[in-house]
Amino acid sequence: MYRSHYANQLDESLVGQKVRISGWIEDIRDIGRLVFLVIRDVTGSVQVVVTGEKLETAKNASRQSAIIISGFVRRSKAKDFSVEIKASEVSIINSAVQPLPIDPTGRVESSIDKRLDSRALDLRNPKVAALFHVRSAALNIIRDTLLKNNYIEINTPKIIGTASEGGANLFNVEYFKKTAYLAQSPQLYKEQLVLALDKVFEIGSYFRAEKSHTVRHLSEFTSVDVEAAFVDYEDIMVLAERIVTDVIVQLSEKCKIETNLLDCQAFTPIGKIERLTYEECLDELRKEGEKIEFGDDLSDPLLRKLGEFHRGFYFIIDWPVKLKPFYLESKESNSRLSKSFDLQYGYLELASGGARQYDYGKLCSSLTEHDLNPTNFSEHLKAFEWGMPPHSGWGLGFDRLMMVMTNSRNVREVVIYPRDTERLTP
Ligand code: AMO
Repeated sequence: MYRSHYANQLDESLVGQKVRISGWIEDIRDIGRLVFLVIRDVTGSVQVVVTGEKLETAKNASRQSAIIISGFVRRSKAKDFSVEIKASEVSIINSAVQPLPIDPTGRVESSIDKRLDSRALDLRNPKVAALFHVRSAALNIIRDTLLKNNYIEINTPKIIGTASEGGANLFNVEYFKKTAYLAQSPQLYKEQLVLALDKVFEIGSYFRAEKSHTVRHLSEFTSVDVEAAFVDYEDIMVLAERIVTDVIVQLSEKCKIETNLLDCQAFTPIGKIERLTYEECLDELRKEGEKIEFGDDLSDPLLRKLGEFHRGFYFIIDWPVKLKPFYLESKESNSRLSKSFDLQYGYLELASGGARQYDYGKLCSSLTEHDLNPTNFSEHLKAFEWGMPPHSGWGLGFDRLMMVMTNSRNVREVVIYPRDTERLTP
């Protein structure tokens, strides 16, 4: 038996009882005839007092080695622990090399790059581990909300034959003497699947060969994608509000310890999120002296300026057709505008989506207008001849949402093994 208890299960009710714990040595304090060890496991830490014949083993142990301790629980005089273990057995299972590449207690700070090079060790830092507990909980909350709203979870191919979004941000893969691509998004599949399944969602990894060196772009990122039949873009925005609200409310309940440790800002449940049209954004920016015309994209500096006035969540809706992908529907009231939206948090784009063009002929025209060849999309287009319903959806950059939820400045903090233009290992 490796353990009878985790560190966080040890309390005064166990005084006098024999327990066995396993974990890693965080600290060794040698005061001659006594050694204090602090042992950390995934739940927390416990102080162990070693004397007698086990003393030499404890004195010679190296920090971060894997260890199993048996002993009796007693009250402690230490200010950080109410109880401690008086060791009767000390077994070093695997010694950690010295010096270690980083200090996983976080007392000696290392750059994000050094930490990522030793990520598995970095995760022994409780603050780093907390990020991934929060991430796991958030994924479950989102999945739960979507399932409760009758969405079916799907898994679409990541090795594909044609670009799903158009554009040039594709990674090529040699595929049995043909060229295949890594999926940029499940866009075309999720649209096809509403034909029969009505409401679908996918949580998966997507790949973009963008040469962006920013704190918010990765070459491989996790997205939550939804698509629903007979749903307009206002309704699908409401679903995004529901998801964000559920994540905020439930994380503060389910991850109290982690969110305190991470010093997450207290989010108040948001309910309805402000909607700003693209043209309203232009007006705001012009008031700030920006020379910007209808049809210009909202570049990073412009979004940063907007983000100064809109610090929390907000939607930018009704973008010009030409700034959005071919599959978006244009507005009946103004054909230059699309039924589209981006969900922002300050300057940061978290999600984008809208109502889709579901008419076969109009979709072909839209492909041509976006300089794409409909022939290359024949596999996709055929589904539009099988009774395609009106439909809407969005894709949410889950890693970016986690940046917001955990107050992280760099998306690499919230992805265990990030991939970017420079990083392909570990
Ligand atoms: P879009 O390309 O805007 O939309 O992507 C959706 C969301 O994914 C996140 N994202 C990224 N996150 C990290 N690194 C990247 N390189 C990166 N690129 C995008 C962003 C973004 O808002 N098919 C549409 C969605 C839809 O209409 O349903 C799409 O892919 O948070």
